[in-house]
Amino acid sequence: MGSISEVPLLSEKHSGIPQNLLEKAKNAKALIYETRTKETNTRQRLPIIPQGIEKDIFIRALEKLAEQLGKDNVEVNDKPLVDGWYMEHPNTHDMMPILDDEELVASAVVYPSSTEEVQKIVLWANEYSVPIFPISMGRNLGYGGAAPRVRGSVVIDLGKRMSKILDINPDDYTCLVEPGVSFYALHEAIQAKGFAHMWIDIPDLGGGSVIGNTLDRGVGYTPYGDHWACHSGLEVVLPTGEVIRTGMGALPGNNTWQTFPYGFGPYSDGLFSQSNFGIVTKMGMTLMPNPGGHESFMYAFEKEEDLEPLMEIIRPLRIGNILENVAQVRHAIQTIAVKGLPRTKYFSGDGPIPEHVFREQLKKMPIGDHTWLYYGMSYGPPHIRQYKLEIIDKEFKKIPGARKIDPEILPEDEYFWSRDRIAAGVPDLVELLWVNWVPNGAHVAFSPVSPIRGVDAMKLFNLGKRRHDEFGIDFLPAFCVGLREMHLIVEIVYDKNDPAKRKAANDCLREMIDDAAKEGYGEYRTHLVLMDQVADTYNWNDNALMKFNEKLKDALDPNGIMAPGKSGIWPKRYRGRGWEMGKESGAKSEGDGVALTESTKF
Ligand code: EUG
Repeated sequence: MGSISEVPLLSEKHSGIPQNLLEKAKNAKALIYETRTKETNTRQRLPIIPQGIEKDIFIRALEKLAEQLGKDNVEVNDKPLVDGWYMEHPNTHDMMPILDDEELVASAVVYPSSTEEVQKIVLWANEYSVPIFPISMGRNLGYGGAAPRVRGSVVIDLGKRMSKILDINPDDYTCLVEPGVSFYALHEAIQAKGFAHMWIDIPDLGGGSVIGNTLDRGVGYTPYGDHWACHSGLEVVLPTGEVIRTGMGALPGNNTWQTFPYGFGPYSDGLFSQSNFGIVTKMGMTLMPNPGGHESFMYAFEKEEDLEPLMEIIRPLRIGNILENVAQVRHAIQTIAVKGLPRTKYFSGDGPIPEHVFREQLKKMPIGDHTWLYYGMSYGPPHIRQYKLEIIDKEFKKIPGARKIDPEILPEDEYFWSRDRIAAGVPDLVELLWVNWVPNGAHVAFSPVSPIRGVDAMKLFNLGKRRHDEFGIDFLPAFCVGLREMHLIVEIVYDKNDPAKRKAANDCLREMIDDAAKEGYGEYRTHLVLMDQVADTYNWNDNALMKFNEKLKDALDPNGIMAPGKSGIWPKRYRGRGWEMGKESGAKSEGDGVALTESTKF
């Protein structure tokens, strides 16, 4: 990590930030270090040797791998664990740990430069029965970052040396990328080529990997916000070392890999999303046509209960494409937290910040008092927008007290303008300012899905609120509204240096997951330590889905080397040994050993 006033640029590093965001990055970094009291972990229980292999054999195995990849591309994790910050993050551990730092931690990190080298690593892992954990860029923030699920796994950092944009096709509106291509990098490349007719879709922060985010089924905020639905074509290294191309990619000489996602026969792409069945080394992505104009709008709603009628109004408009983008409906505490200042600036007591306190703050802001803000975008030339915006206005104002906020009154640094850029495919670096809400701020998400319905929104809101109150945590909900469903994203922001706060976050999440499942709700994505519990809620028909996943795992990965435990899918050699984490497992991520494989029997 560089000095506190320096931030790496995209021109210097695949994970760097674009020049135009430099000031924002420096500011975000400074705010984080201002409240940091956590010291770098120097306990030196490192390196961690993964269970199932002797230390000296493991060290020799790494030397063998270094002979193949080059010494510089195999790094033993025996140095202090540096957290950095989210734009200069570690690839050895979760920089936002819920457990002890040294639970979800890599034994080593390796850097392949090609698909062939990824194959070599996979074959090596099979030879020595070493758990491997691929990351694209490791920015799975709120869900485990770069950390492996199994302690001592060898992390394969794909992004560092595989960060090429292999194609941008201005006729088909598609691209083909490697794992180290961030949304920032893709946006810059399209701009540099002068392709003003094409937009990309981006998440709240643009520093993440396009492949990583898409495989995890992340969301963005244009009409192309469902990233997984917008990809076309994968190249995958299987756990036994073979390489496949999915869809049209299987047909030699094709020119349709990025335009027709399905190809012929079973649609295999789903097997490689949120899974541990392969390592994606290339992915095609569709790009959006520039709509020829766009206009952000924002409505404020007064009361908590307004959420119910609002969702009933949104649903038909969204399905009917009058509301065109993945919008966010955000709670008022977030309006304040995203300013980036600590909560103590507003409230010095323990427990959740009282309503009258944040209401007082809101009254002082240009947006004024509210409970919910709807952030949306209308696309197309003015007369097209006007048609849609008039319908939206009429419908939203059916809710008493609903106000359209005039963007003219909002200062340049108002968060609204960040949402405006993001919904127009221009990456930004603002969203995570709310990690500064508490010292050593880290975050972890609770992310259930539901239809776009008032009753569901209220049930999930109340369920979350009740548990947050119980555990004394500020409640920061936001709804991301897709085409027929919405993701509720609740960010728990906690002091990662305080074991009691980490435990409260973990306990609160585990209660909410169970509460939600009892009501029929499931998470679309979750943190590494919660994956077993979430997977276990998808248990219809005597766990038939997990049995199917395990059958696939055993067939595709007989030695159980690839990302064991990811999405709750454990290879055979780990099963029945207490590796699953749940309410009872406390702060321990490891089970009791692994079974022998053919290669470890000697
Ligand atoms: C957001 C965050 C997520 C996610 C989807 C959207 C946006 C937050 C941390 O996870 O999965 C405002």
